[in-house]
Amino acid sequence: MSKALDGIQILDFTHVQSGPTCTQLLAWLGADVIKVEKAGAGDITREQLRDIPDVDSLYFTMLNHNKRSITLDTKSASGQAVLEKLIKRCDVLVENFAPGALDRMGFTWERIQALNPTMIVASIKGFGPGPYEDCKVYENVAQCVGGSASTTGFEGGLPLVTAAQIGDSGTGLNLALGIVAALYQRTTTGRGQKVMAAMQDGVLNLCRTKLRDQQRLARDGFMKEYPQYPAGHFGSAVPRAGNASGGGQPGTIVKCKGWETDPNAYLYFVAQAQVWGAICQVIGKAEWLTDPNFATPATRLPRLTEIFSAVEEWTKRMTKFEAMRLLSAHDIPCGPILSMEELMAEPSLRATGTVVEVDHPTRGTYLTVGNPIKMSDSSTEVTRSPLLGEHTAEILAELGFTPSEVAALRAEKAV
Ligand code: CAO
Repeated sequence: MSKALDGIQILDFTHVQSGPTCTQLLAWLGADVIKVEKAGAGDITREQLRDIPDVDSLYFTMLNHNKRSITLDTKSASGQAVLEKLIKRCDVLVENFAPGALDRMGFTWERIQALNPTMIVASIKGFGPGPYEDCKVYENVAQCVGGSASTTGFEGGLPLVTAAQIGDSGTGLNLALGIVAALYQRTTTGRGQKVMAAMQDGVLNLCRTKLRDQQRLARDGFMKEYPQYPAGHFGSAVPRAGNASGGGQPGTIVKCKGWETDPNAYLYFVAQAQVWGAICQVIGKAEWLTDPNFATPATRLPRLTEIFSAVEEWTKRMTKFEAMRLLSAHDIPCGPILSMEELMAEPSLRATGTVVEVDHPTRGTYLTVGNPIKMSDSSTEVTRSPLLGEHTAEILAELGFTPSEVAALRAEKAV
């Protein structure tokens, strides 16, 4: 089977998480991704959070599948000569260096354009143009400056960062989409272009419902689906809403059997208006069906605490899976809190390639998350991440370097 991005070559200057997420996705879609790493050092994540001495960490392997690795000192003259050849040959350069690093390396947009006018140069930075554009940014910083931390957590508690890597992996996804769109536009313009995804923008985009709420709050002074309503206090900024649903259907997390000892014996329950009758029947509150206080979504909003307490009294009698089965039978939306341990063991995720077992020459087998995008005409086979510089000789040969030229580059530590 062919792949969607067959024939596309990516010059991958990414490191850590945000950029590698993007290029891994492009590799899964069929692009030939050439990861350029500092000679002798490599992507810093190779050695971060190692669980086996001297073996590439899971942090690295799980973000760099299906890529090739070349080592290159891009600050030496001969390394730059190799880089020039790579720029002339590749379709896309992707980077997430600190602001200005590519320019300091000598590879400005103008120089890259002169070398290859069709090249797409795609970058992730912490911030877009503005007061913070020169700042370095990591995941949790992005969550804090993008509105996520301020709106996550419980009233009276600290702002919270989320486990989902919305700043890094989220921005990587945005960049991948921008690259694919630029490749498509190039088919008509024949030109490359710059593609930029800022982590602050990416997080704010994912927090769009909170900007919605900020404007509702400014107009009304309160929001009825928030736990602060009706008795609590609303300030001038959107408060932290705990586990309240961010959408038009109220929801929360309720306890299930075993919650006293199992930190994941919980279920997310949505009191969807369309199935309100079924909810009342299932949880044994048939009297609410005729009670005007519970008749409409609007009359229920001030009574959400009472409603969710009744739901919890019912869910506490069964496991989260039993509750899910019984509620789903009535089309009541809900979801058990699944731990990583449970997700690792879930057969359906293995069957779809969402969780994949990979073999690695120095690590042995490990699990990873495969391509979350499934296409009927471009399948994904997840292959292991490259060892540092594993493909240096192969790529240099493709660029036309003779074995003796390669030996000379190695001798002067340019590769
Ligand atoms: N050969 C020679 N030098 C190389 C090289 C190579 N193959 N690859 C990189 N370098 C150099 C760079 O040119 C840069 O040199 P200068 O500082 O002299 O210009 C240097 O290595 C370090 O690059 P960096 O500043 O990007 O790395 P850092 O570890 O200091 O910062 C990070 C890391 C992530 C904070 C920063 O890259 C950043 O802010 N990136 C943008 C935002 C982003 O993607 N953040 C998410 C990271 S994942 O949480």
